[in-house]
Amino acid sequence: MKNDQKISRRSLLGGAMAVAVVQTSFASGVQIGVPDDPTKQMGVPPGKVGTRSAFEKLAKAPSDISSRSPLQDFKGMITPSDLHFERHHNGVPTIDPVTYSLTIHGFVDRPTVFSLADLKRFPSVSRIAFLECSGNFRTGKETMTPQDICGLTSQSEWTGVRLSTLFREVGVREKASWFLAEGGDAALMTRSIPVRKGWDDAIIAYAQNGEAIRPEQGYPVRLFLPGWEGNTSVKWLRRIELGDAPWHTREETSKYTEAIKDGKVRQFSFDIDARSIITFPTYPAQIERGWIEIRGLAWSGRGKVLRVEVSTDAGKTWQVADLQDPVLDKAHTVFRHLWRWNGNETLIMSRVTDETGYTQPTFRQLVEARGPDMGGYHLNPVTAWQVKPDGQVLNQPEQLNATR
Ligand SMILES: Nc1nc2c(c(=O)[nH]1)N[C@H]1C(S)=C(S)[C@@H](COP(=O)(O)O)O[C@H]1N2
Ligand SMILES: [Mo]
Repeated sequence: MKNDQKISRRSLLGGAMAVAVVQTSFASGVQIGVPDDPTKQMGVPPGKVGTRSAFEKLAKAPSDISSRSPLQDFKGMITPSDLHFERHHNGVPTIDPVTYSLTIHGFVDRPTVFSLADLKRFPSVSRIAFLECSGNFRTGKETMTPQDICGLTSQSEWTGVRLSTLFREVGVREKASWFLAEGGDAALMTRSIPVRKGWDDAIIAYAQNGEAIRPEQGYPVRLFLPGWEGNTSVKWLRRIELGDAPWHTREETSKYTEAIKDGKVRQFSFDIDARSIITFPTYPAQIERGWIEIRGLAWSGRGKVLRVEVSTDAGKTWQVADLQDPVLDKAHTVFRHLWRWNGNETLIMSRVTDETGYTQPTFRQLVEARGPDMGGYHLNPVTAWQVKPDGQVLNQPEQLNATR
């Protein structure tokens, strides 16, 4: 169809009359009516809500329990809300915002039930930060996209009331050292959180990217814990109980604990370790020799991204990539690196160092540190992409990395 359009443009230059013929474009696999000359035909009037161009076929990759963000399609630091990853342990509940309430009780002076309207009366705060599931790693195939490998991370601007504001309101007692956050979904998700996180930067969030939080993200209210494993950001939040010890809930015992060395298992591993991934060029991109802008995302649950390095020679040498401002605390950060590809087969990869000085490990280093039975949580290895002489880009599965 591209050729047809070229021909009609050329004939227009040649002086032919422009007719408002509607062509059919099969770009992106859907049939879309396209006027021969959009300047000669009235366009579509404004609507109540905007729509994405029908030519753009952005999509999450859903399974029964999660759906993954198409990282390779993102052009900036914010995830469009309808492309935010989802992870539900028992589906998305429907909660009426009018009857919704959040109860805070336990080791407090004034146990209180807050309506949504009550929560919105408190001073509000907005913050751009990523969310990532601690189970965010898949490997094993060359034909994997960034979405397949680590699409369980997204970034939004979250708005709500600081949990510390509510802590003051209810009078959290000094002996309170942990709180339990409980969701109102069919999974009744519960997590124990150290109280210091509540005083520090926890948000009781009711908005996402300027509008009410989406049902999939916890409508009407979720807990949002910047930089911590996604599971602790309890959605559809209905209860917070203050206490002096963790509750050892299902989510802290059967799950969200991981093997470290010598038969030991660690629990309450809250921080998301720094990670980066190239998002272009990656599978299924096909590149041509010459200048290529290597692009990607980097983030850390422990602070700001300090540096991203890119290697275009299979890890022999590394160059410092450009970081796009703003580089925010606990936030996806866009990096870029110009590379002149000479047509030779190679491996390209990125690694991030965060402001604590921590550098993203290779898969092999992860195996060495945690042992071969390290399970599926908190895996953040350097991801490598093979560039073939014909320009085809393929993932390099991590277990190949490990045996190199
Ligand atoms: N109530 C409740 N909260 C929840 C979950 C859930 O199933 N129920 N899933 C958790 C997990 S495992 C993750 S990774 C994040 C996912 O948040 P998202 O779906 O908004 O991306 O929410 C967490 N909060
Ligand atoms: Mo998760």
